[in-house]
Amino acid sequence: MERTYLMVKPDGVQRGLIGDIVGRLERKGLQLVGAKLMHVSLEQAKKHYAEHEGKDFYERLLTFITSGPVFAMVWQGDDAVAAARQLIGKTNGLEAAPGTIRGDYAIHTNYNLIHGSDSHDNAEREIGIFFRESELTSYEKVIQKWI
Ligand code: RTP
Ligand code: MG
Repeated sequence: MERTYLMVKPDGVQRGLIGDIVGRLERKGLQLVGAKLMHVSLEQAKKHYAEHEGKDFYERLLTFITSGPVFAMVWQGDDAVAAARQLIGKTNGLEAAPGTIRGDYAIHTNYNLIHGSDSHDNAEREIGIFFRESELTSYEKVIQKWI
């Protein structure tokens, strides 16, 4: 069992895609264990995107992710990091395969709707930036044995 940090970005919230995105993740068989609508502070944004510091799109990324509310989520399941990345699709909406979230709804790299952790270690790091452990729920899902 693995956890991953997913976040509907400000464009996805503005476009009313929270419900669609949550539905896709649920139908894949992942389990939602925490979620909240929130504004990302500049401090959180800098921590979250530390790996991109110095790149030409870094400042734009900070401005974008702090520009409006995001829907922050923690999902868990077997290989949750890889499973979520598969559903999300490639970074550039034009390269993402149809059937993925970005492939179906995004055209650009900067407005690409959703963030998903890219490794187990980054998932745990990112969960720590946005959630307290007490905000996460642990419960047994009866259907889990069928997935
Ligand atoms: P994410 O972190 O948001 O899940 O996306 P990702 O792993 O597919 O992409 P990553 O390389 O981690 O980049 C983080 C976000 O930065 C923006 N970006 N812009 N060349 C560019 O203009 C560029 N490259 C990346 C995207 O919004 C990307 O999701
Ligand atoms: Mg990334």
